[in-house]
Amino acid sequence: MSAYTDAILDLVIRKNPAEKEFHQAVKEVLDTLGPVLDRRPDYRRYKVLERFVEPERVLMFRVPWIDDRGEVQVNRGFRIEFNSAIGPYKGGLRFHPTVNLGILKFLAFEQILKNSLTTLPMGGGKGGSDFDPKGKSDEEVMRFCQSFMTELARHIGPDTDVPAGDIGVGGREIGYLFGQYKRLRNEFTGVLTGKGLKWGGSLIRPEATGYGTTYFAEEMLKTRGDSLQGKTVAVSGSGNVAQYAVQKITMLGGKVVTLSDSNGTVHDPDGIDPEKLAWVMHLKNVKRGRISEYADQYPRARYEAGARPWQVPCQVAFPCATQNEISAEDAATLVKNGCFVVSEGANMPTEPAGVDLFLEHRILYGPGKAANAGGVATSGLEMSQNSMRLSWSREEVDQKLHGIMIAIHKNAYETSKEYGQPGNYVLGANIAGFVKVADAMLDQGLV
Ligand code: NDP
Ligand code: 2IT
Repeated sequence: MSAYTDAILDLVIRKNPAEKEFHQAVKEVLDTLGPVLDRRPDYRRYKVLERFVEPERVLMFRVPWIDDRGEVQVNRGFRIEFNSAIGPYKGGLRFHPTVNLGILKFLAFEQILKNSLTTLPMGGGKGGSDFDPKGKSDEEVMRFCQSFMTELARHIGPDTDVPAGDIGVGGREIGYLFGQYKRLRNEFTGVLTGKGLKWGGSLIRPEATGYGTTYFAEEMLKTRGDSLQGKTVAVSGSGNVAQYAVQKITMLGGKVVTLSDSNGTVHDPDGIDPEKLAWVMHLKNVKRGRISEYADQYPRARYEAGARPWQVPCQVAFPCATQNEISAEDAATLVKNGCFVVSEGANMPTEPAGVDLFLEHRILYGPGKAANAGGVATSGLEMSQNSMRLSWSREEVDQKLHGIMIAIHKNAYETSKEYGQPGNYVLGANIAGFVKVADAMLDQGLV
C-alpha cells in the first residue's frame, strides 16, 4: 500500500474502532487501488477516497416488539446509506444475532462496488437488525418486521433507498415489511425487492444470486477452456444462495457433495441430485429445520457437527454462508486437495490470508462483489419492471441475468489485464467498480 492509502486506512480504523469487518473490507479495496490512483491524480485532489470510505448517512434505531408470551423485546435496527453517486441506495437487510454496525458497514461498502459492476444504476446500502428469526413464530416475525419498518419507512423510497433480503430475510420477511410500508405511506411502489410474484416481484429473483455465482464460475472456467461438467463441488450454507447454486451447478453437470449451516456440514458422496435438493428446500424453507436432518434422510451421507465443508476434496468451491467462513488454513486445505475454482456466493467469505493464497496459486478466484452480484442485479431488474408496471418472463430475466454476469466477468477480467495482473479478479473488480463511482462523484461536485 502507498503512504496515502495507508493514511486513509489509519483514519478509517481510528474513526471506526472495533469495526473489524469494515476495516477488512476497506483494506482489501485500498490494497488494489494503487495503480488507478497513480493514473488519476484528480481523485486525490478532490479527496474522492476520503469521501468514499465515509457513509453518506448511518441510521440506528430502537425496534421494540411483543413476543408470543406477551413480553416486551427490544432489538436494534440499522440502515447504512453509504453512497448514492450512481443511483438510489440499494442493498439487503440482514436479520441475525451477530449483526452490528461494523458488519453492516462492511456489507454496504462492498455493495457500492458490486452495484457499480452490475451495469445498472444503483448506489450502495445495507441494513438489518440483531433480531434472530430462528425459533420465532410467524406472528413474532411479523410484529418485529412491522416495528422495524415503522421507523425505516421514513428513510426509504423507490427513488431513495430500496432494501431487499440477505441472511435471515427472505420472502416471508419482505412480505411483512412491504405490507407495513404500504400501510404507513399509502403507496404501492417498488420500495423493496424480492417481493412475491403476485405483488410486484420478479421471476428469477429468488434464484438469481446462486445462479449468478454459478454463471460467474463458468465464465472463469471458460478462460481455461474448461467447464463445470463433471466437477466435484463443495457448497457451504443451505439458505437461499446455496440452494440455487446447487440447482444451477447440477444443471451444468457438476456434482455437489456438501451443504452446511452454522452447526455443521453434510457430506453426500453420491451428490445432491434434484430430488434431494427439493427435500432440502422443503426442510429449510418450509419446516425451517437443520441440515443435520439430511443425514437421517439419506444414510449414505455423513453429518459432522462443528465442521465446515472445506475438508472435503473438491475441484470447485462455492462459499454461500457468511463472512470469513474460509480461514487461511481452510484455503490451504482446499488448494492441497486440488480445488482450483472458488466462486463466492457469500460476501467476503474468505479471510485475507486465504485470498492471498488463492491468488498466489493462480486459483480461479471470483470475489463476492463480482461473483454474487447477480442477486442485486436482478433486484435492479425488478425495479425496472416495477417502474414500467410490467413483468418479464422467466426466460427473459434469466437471459438478462446471464448477460450481466458475463459482462461483470469481462469487465473484471479486462481491467485486471489493463492493470498488468491478468486473472486477478480482486484487483479487476475493485478497480472497475471504483472508477465508475469515483467519476460520478467528481461529476457531481463536493457532496
Ligand atoms: P440465508 O439466511 O438464506 O442462509 C444463510 C445460510 O448461511 C444458512 O445456511 C445459515 O445457517 C448459514 N450461516 C449464516 N450465518 C452463519 C454463520 N455465522 N456461520 C455459519 N453459517 C452461517 O441467507 P442467504 O443465502 O441469502 O445469504 C448467504 C450469503 O450470501 C450471505 O453472505 C449474504 O450476504 C450473501 N448474499 C446474499 C444475496 C441474496 O440475494 N440473498 C445476494 C448476495 C450475497 P443457519 O441456518 O445455521 O443460520
Ligand atoms: O448482498 C447482496 O447483494 C444482497 N443481499 C442482495 C441485495 C439486493 O438489493 O438485492
